[in-house]
Amino acid sequence: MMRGSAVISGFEGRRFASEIVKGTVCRRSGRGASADDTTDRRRGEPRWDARSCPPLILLVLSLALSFAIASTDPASAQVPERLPDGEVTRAAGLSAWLVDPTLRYAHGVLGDAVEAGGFAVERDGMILLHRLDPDAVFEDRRVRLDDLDGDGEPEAIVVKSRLDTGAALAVYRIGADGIVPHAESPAIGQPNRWINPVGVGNFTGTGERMVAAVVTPHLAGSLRLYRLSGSALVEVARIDGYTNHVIGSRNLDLAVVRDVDGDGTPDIVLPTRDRGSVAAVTFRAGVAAEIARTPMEGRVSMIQEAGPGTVRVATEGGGTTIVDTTVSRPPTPKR
Ligand SMILES: [Ca+2]
Ligand SMILES: [Ca+2]
Repeated sequence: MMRGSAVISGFEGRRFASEIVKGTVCRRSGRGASADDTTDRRRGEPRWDARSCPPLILLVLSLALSFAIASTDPASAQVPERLPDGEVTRAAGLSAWLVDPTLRYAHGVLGDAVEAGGFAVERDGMILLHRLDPDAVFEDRRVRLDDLDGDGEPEAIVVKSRLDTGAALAVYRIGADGIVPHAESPAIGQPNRWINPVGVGNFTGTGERMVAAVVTPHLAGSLRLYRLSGSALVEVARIDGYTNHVIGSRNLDLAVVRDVDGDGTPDIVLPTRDRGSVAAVTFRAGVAAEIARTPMEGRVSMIQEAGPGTVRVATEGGGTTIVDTTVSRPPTPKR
């Protein structure tokens, strides 16, 4: 199996065929058909509904696919298998999803021990593929497409776990002809230790986009902010005692990014490490500080946007509460 970044040549045939049938009565259908659906685990590469194609077009389509696949390395023409519980993310005309399910990293914090050996990005019918070496997996359910370096084009951000040193955040640039590894945060240092990203934003108020993540969300719960610096993701600040994931859960989104104190800088609303409270943390000016905390009855199991200034919080046992996250006056940070 090929490693590293590549264009899957077999899909070149699909692209060619797609260009042939565009503008005809053949209609796009099934996976990936909805351009406005940003995340759907059951969706994937575009398909064409052959039933709607006239026979001549089908003949041309068949010949194009046959020629492309026959003329390339069989391994490179192989359609990569999707991660069973993976999601498809979309941004700026790109779609991305994790591929190559593997059992080579027995951790299972996301509900099972099946992780991904690579990821694919689709743009204009062309599939770009990045496959890891056997010493690592993508311990994640999605490829985040977000503009981290501020150039207007999204990068791919994925949790990469090495079998010997554990998880790190990995950033990839999506070039015209392939996926290029760009930067990684320091690995945790031992296997079976995980990182769950929170999001990308102007968290310091300086205008520079950075990525926030909770390192070891089931242990220390260290909420950290990283900035791109050359080919590295460098830690800017951290504050311990928070989480954004329940071990074994497939829900990656136990945090909400919003400006709770109205200073124009996004903050992070998430459970405390014991999930007994909902807290808000700011990284304004590069300093991590808790600016609000609301005790909950029961352990937090879900946080979602509810409306302006509020989040909907579910707790174990089935209760749901609307929490006002607004901080009405300039806070005195608790360190
Ligand atoms: Ca970018
Ligand atoms: Ca703020």
